[in-house]
Amino acid sequence: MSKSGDFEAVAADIRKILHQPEYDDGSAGPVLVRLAWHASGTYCSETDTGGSNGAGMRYEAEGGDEANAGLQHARVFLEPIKEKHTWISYADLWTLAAVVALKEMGGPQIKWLPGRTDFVDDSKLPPRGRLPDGAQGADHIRFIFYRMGFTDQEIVALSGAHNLGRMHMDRSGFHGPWVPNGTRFNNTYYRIMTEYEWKEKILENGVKQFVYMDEDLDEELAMLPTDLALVTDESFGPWVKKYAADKDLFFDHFAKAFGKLLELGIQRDANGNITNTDNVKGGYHA
Ligand code: DDH
Repeated sequence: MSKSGDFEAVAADIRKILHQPEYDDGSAGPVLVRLAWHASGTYCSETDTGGSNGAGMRYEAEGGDEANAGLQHARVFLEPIKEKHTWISYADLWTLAAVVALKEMGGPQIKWLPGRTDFVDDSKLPPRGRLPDGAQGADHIRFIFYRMGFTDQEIVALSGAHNLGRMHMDRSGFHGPWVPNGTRFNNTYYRIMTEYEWKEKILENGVKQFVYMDEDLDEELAMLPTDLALVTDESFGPWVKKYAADKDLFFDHFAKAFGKLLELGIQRDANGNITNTDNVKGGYHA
C-alpha cells in the first residue's frame, strides 16, 4: 500500500511487471498499450460517450466487445498493482500503465494526468463497434478516428503503435508481428511498410492480411489492410514517409496524439482536476 496519490510508486511497480518471460515476446508492454487505447478509443465527441473514464471494460457490456478479445491479459498483469495501491482507479491505472510501458520500451514521455474514476455511467457506455476493423480501408479509418476528433496526421502518428506487439489468431483472427523487435518502440513500422514488398495472404481462418518473410527472424511479418491503406492514401501517405525518415518527428507527434487519446471525454479545470465526474450520478462502481 502506498500513500494515496503517489503515482510514482505505482509507476515503479508497473515497471516491475513489464518483464514477462512466459508471455508472448517476453513483455507485457504491448498489450498494456493496447488496453489504454481500447479503453480510450471508444470516445465519440458528438455524443460525449465512451472514453477511458469509468474503466467500463471491466464489465460485459464493453469488455465483451469482440474487439477487446485478449485484453484480459493486460488487466490480469495489472491486478496485483491495483491490490497493492488500492486508492488508484482502474481508469487511471490502465492509462498510466501504457505511458510507463511506452517509455520503458524506448518510446517518448507522454503527458499523463490522473483523476479518472471507476464510476460507470450507463448513459455514457459506448455501443459495440466503436473500435477499428483491420480488414477495412482508409474511409473506415477516418470514420472511426474523426469521431474522436483526430486529424489525418494524428491518425498516422497513432498507428505507429503497431511498432509494438503482435496479432493473435485467437483474439483478432490476424496473425504475426508487424516488426522484428516488437518490444522496442521506434519508427520501424513506417520504414518497412514503405520498403518491403508485402504479399497478400489468406489465413486458414479465411482472414486476409499482408505478409513479408523475414529470413533473419525466421517468421513472417504482417500488416493489416488498414496499415497498408495508410501508405497509398494521398493524405495519410506523406505522413508515413515523414515518420519513416524522421524518428524524432514521429516521437513528438505520437506523444501528443497518444496524450490526447488518453484525455478523450475528460474535462479539467486550470489545475488539472477533472470537472465532469459528477455526471456519473446514478452509475455504479467496483
Ligand atoms: Fe492496434 N491492433 N489497431 N492500435 N494495436 C492490434 C494490436 C495492437 C488495429 C487493429 C489491431 C491502433 C490502431 C489500430 C496496438 C495499438 C494500437 C491487433 C491485433 C489488431 C487486429 C490484436 C490481437 O490479435 O492480439 C486497427 C484496425 C487500427 C486502426 O487504426 C485502424 C492504435 C491507434 C493503437 C495505439 O495504441 C495508439 C498495440 C500496441 C497492439 C499489440 C497488442 C499485443 O497484444 O501485442
